[in-house]
Amino acid sequence: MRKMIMFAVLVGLAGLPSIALAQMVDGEVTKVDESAGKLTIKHGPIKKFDMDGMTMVFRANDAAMLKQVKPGDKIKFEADKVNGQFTVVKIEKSK
Ligand SMILES: [Cu+2]
Repeated sequence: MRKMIMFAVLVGLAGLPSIALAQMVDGEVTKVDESAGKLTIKHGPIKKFDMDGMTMVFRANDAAMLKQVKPGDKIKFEADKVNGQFTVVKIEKSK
């Protein structure tokens, strides 16, 4: 019986939407390229990509993001790999 419960708990956890496990990463916008739909971000470590802090270019998932931020802004963001490209899927300014 106990094993059954453990199993149910594990299956339940695995089924959690990925958003619950999403890691918001600290960063600073260094460049916004609206025509290319890209942002350059100096970011902290991103565990899910096994990536240390660095400055790199991300595709913006949504063009509106590019109007939301400007170089020098401190942000928190969530990145994902979309069609093999590092993509910002969520962004917010840090307070
Ligand atoms: Cu990086």
